[in-house]
Amino acid sequence: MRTVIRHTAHRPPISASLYLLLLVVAASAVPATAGNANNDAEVVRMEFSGSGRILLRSDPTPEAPFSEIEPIWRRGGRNLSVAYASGSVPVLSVTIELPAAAAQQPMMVRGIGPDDLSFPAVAVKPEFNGTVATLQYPARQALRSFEPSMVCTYEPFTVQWETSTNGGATWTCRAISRNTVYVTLARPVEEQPEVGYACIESLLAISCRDANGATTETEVIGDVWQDFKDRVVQTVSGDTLAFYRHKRVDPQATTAGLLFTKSGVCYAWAHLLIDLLRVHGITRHNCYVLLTAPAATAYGPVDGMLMKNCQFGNPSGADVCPDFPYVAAFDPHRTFDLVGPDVYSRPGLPAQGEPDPVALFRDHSIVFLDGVYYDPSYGRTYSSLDEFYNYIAGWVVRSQANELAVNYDLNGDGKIEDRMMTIARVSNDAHHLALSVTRSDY
Ligand SMILES: [Ca+2]
Ligand SMILES: [Ca+2]
Repeated sequence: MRTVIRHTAHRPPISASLYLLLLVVAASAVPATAGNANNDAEVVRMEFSGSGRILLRSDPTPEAPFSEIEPIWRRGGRNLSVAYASGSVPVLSVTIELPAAAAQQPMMVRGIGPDDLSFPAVAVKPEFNGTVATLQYPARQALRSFEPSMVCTYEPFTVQWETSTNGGATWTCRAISRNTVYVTLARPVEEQPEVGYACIESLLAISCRDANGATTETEVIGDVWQDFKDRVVQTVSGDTLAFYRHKRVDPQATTAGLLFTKSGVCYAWAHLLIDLLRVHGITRHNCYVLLTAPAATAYGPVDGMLMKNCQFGNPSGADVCPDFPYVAAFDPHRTFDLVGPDVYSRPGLPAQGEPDPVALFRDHSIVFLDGVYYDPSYGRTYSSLDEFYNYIAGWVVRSQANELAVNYDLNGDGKIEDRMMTIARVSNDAHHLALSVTRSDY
């Protein structure tokens, strides 16, 4: 039985300064791409295959929402990312160039990979072209599989390519290849591009880095969630994703849209968490939970729940609307903020990538997994939905009011005029209205 090193979760004890030194050495010694390693040969092409390979797609762009990452690295190319399901066997074919003078017939080639994932010795006939000889290592399975039922991230997956000219008695390292390999807990749930779910590289990068070494679904869920708790979730390129970045109302409502614009609504955040698990084959019945405010009251259409924090003054509109007695104008410059006279929005609940996010919602999307409610937008969990009400400052219905009647400059133009404006009438009772709960699989 081989020893499994859980790469990040159980890092071996190592002093901080030594660890830093190792990081510096590793960073300076490892180029981002496959290539030679102070040797006379060079890897010029590699192709990853095998039945366990997962079709990986690059992060979305406007031109290419779901373009497949070809599992082929070519000379001069950037670091290639490939993905496999755990327990599967990677297959590699490689083309190596070396000086003709260093090649001879017969010649053998093998690859020494990480965790004994090595590629067997094969007799290869060099092809000569002037001063260059080419070795074509045919597609071969690794000598073992990726560890079954274990998430693993190889950044990079390093293979030392060796040759022998004496039938395998002695070997010489000729070149080194380095690529990123993500290994998922199990095969991903089938893609649904029509709703924005696919095996996008950032989903693999985020979840495989988070859950590196995890061996159960519970561990993967716990490790991925850990990433959300600090409200900094980053794409494969290191961009931090945000909940309504800069308080804009953002139309991005899917995982793909969130990864593309780096800004999304609660629906996108809920689906990001679900999708980070789906790429590992993890699903839960009725995991998607939508909390919806009532559409209207007798006093007018409901704008929704007002999230904390708000500062409440005196309820000047109690005579007109006793259930929603506080009157406030909407800030014309900042989305849905309230700017008095009775209610002022204040920085309250920090969300993903935004310390002071939009705080008025008709509905809210969260995720239910194994008895716990996960609120990805805020990086918080609730043991019951009742807890969610602790974060509601009040409820808002939209109404019309005359600036003169309320004696307040509702549109912030510096004048109090005989003019009707949309205002908020607010109740500061979190339980004044009840959210309806809809559960579905996705
Ligand atoms: Ca994080
Ligand atoms: Ca005015």
